[in-house]
Amino acid sequence: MKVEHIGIAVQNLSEAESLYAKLFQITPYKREMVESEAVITSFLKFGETKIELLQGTSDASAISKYIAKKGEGIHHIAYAVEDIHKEMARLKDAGIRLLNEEPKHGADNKLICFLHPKDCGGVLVELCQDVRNMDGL
Ligand code: CMX
Repeated sequence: MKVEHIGIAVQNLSEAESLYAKLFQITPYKREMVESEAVITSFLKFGETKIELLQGTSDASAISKYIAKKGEGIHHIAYAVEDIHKEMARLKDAGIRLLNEEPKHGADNKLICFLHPKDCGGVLVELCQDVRNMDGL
């Protein structure tokens, strides 16, 4: 439906928030810990566009591993979808590797699924569906 957010891997969330305040005179609208992903996130809103700053909370976190290998920078692009189960099935049928077989609960009230960057032109893609738009959840 739209690019929901861009995820940026940072070493230190407070320092990154200060940098964004200096660059854009903006403060985060929320911080959220996602224990299942071993990350702490901070969300900034630029009009319709959201930036998610991500700091790993352990060495095993995908974010910590990414920074150790490539340094800080753009980590993923998240696309909003209407029906995540349907999109996951469609992409799996098309031969795209899903990094989780079932949708997971991510930050900011979302069900999420990551697609392998090697099947997406070198970009880690996240699908996300707003949980608040789902019946029964
Ligand atoms: N963007 C583009 N390419 C990436 C990447 C990224 N974010 N992360 C890894 N890669 C590339 C690597 O460079 C590597 O390529 P080469 O073999 O050419 O060097 C390849 O993918 C495999 O990477 P790896 O480092 O060997 O493998 P990892 O064990 O680190 O796993 C990945 C990589 C993407 C499968 C893993 O990070 C993953 O499952 N990610 C999904 C979950 C996640 O990222 N969670 C954090 C965010 C949570 C949130 O937003 O809430």
